[in-house]
Amino acid sequence: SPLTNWDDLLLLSEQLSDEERMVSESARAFCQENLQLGILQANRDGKFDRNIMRRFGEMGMLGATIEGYGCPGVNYVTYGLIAREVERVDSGYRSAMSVQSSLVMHPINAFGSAAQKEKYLPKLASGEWVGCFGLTEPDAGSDPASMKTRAKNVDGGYRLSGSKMWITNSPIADVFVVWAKCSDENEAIRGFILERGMDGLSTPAIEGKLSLKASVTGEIVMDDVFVPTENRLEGVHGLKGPFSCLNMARYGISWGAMGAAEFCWHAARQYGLDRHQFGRPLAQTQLFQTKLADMQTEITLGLQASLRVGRLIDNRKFDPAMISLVKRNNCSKALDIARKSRDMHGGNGIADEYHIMRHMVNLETVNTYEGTYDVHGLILGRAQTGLQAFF
Ligand code: TGC
Ligand code: FAD
Repeated sequence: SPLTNWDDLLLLSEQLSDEERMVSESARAFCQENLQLGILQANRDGKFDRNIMRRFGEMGMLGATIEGYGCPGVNYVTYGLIAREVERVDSGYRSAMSVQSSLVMHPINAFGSAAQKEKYLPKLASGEWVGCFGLTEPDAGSDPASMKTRAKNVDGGYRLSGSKMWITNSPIADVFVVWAKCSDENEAIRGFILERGMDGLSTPAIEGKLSLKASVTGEIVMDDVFVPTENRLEGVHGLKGPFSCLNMARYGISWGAMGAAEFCWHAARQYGLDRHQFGRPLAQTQLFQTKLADMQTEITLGLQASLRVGRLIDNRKFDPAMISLVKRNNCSKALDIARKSRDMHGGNGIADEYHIMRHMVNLETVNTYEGTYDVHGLILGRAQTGLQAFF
């Protein structure tokens, strides 16, 4: 009979505190009981049910690391464990959770004024408001420093013009954290909080995605949108503003991708035990077993690495290069595992009822957004040589 801890060979769960384990277990139960059942249809229809944000809010899963404003103030290890459980169901749902938490609530909490925190954080924490993060543009993806969006200083505030592309949740968002170059500050990049209903702001949806279908993605088009000075994020200047949000989101993704990979691994193992060919279970063949061993190895090591980075973040001893290492490696390994699992399911592997191919195509996006595999390779290359190879 199999080891009882075949799915946790290095005893990760023993390295967690009681509270971390408890939150992880309740997040798993919540996701399996509430999200897993509906994901098949949501993905077929290409629909994101906004009520999911309220459910996340009720569970304390939005802005979970923030103290106060209705947020539970858990540590970054716990945040990672939550991301793992949400992405075990679907990368799109983890996207919704991590954009709201790390890319919208985190900058408001870290760089916003007291009034901004009071106004936005409680409603974002409850899921009553949905937020989105606008950095990428049609001509500025891996190289956000080349953004064209401008904030022109006018009486009482700014006028923003430009367009953001590939923005998770923009078509349903109430609150927009947008990054723009300021005309009055030597083109320094600053963050602004925009709200639905501002004149000149529109958010067309992007149609035809074959990945992350249960997440809504769109543009943010700004045609001379007036934004009062009080909606500017005061606490940060330059690209380190958006990048410090990305650090936290990328770290969460490193856990999330492993959650999706675990789903694909467990499903392949079970499929191999249940299905017989040539008079024996598929799982009793050497090729099948070494594939399972590869999955077990990469997932076990990947989770340990994310746990280590989480502890370093919690002890304020992290460097962004550590996050590039786990984001890059875990996403690419997860994609590889999903592709292998798809193959091991044979023809059934292409049917959405088995969930593997959905994870597989989702992970194509996860490997690309928040810094592509190669861009994180260049960040790691620069960090070890001191030489910039982006251009
Ligand atoms: P570079 O010269 O490296 O840095 C400019 C300034 O930023 C600071 N900095 C950081 N600060 C904090 N954390 C980090 N990770 C930082 N990285 C850089 C840096 O110290 C410097 O500060 P200062 O004060 O000296 O000015 O800038 P670069 O233009 O050479 O950057 C190159 C590169 C490739 C590293 C960077 O542009 C990059 O990471 N590109 C990838 C873009 C990306 O990740 N976009 C993500 C968009 S959001 C998204 O995808 C959301 S998906 C969400 C979901 O649905 O889950
Ligand atoms: P490009 O930068 O054009 O890259 C294309 C290819 O070139 C990649 O393989 C890349 O690795 C490679 N490349 C780029 N530069 C170099 C180089 N110097 N050397 C070698 N190779 C290089 N953005 C947001 O701001 N907010 C969001 O909420 C958001 N959500 C997203 C949701 C989805 C579903 C998707 C698909 C994207 C989302 N993004 C979001 C955008 C995402 O961050 C970008 O797609 C990503 O950063 C890559 O940029 P790009 O698509 O312009 O590709």
